Amino acid sequence: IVNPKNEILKTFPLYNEITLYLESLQNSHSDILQTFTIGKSFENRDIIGVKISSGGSGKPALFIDAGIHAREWIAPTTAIYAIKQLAENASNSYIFDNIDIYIVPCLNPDGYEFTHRNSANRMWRKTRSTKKFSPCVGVDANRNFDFEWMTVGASSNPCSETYAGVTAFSEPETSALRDFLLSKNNTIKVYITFHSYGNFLLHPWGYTEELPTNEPTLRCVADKAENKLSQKRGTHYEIGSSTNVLYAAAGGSDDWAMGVAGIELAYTMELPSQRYGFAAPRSEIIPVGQETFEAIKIFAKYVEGV
Ligand code: ING
Ligand code: ZN
Repeated sequence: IVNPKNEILKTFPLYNEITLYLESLQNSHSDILQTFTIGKSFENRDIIGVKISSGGSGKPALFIDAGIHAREWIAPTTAIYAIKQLAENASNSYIFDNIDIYIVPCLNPDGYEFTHRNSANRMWRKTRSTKKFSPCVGVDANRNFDFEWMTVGASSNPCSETYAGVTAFSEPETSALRDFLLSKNNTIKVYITFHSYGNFLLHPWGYTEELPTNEPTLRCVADKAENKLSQKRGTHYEIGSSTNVLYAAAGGSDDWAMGVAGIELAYTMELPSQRYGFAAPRSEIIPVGQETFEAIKIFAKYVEGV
């Protein structure tokens, strides 16, 4: 029997291995880590997350998710790396002395499992929901959030890779995330979502080229995070709004987090694996995890207000 604690990041884990690992952490570190589920996926998997906290109530919080898109495997492992560091490395406990941290490492488990099942499915991006009379499977979860939904960069064609869904929040995965974020009523100060690939640290808006009024703060915190991250192994990120740096696309989780949920700062991090596309080799798991953890510490500092 493998020890899930030592084996978890040696390769890209299956979804049930992620779940088992997080449950084993809860058992071994019950004083600081609790698992929770935000709901079920279309295929009835529990969407699991962890809360890392030193106790107390009413603390400001940092929220991180990953794996909204199935094929972006380096995203869940980077979230798991952060969980592992926070829970198993006591020298990191200062990070959550004064804040709570929520991490949901694989928001789209059905899609993630599908990409693992056989190599022909490796490039699947969407959820795995089906609908009567629809010729195609799945919705682009990052076009499915209810803020300026379907206004730009999204498709109404169920067979498109960027299909926005029949309605906003049609997917159980996105509506579960919505309900979780809203249930924390304004304690979450920063929302981060990990995608790949491309070395972009994106902030809203994705639906317009206009900038949010807090753009100076978004940029300032991103600059600090990028600077710290880059010191690890020279990885650089381009910073800016999704529309201006990448392309316009409405219905993304970060736009919704800032525009509707009222979270102060929201970012989409396009993790670096451009040498390999979506199929980063497993040798990248630890280096990307390490450098990204440096950025997470900066976001945590902002949440703490220092
Ligand atoms: N990229 C993001 C996508 O959903 C993005 C980029 C983020 C666009 C936020 C708009 C808003 O297309 C990947 N790699 O998924
Ligand atoms: Zn993505």
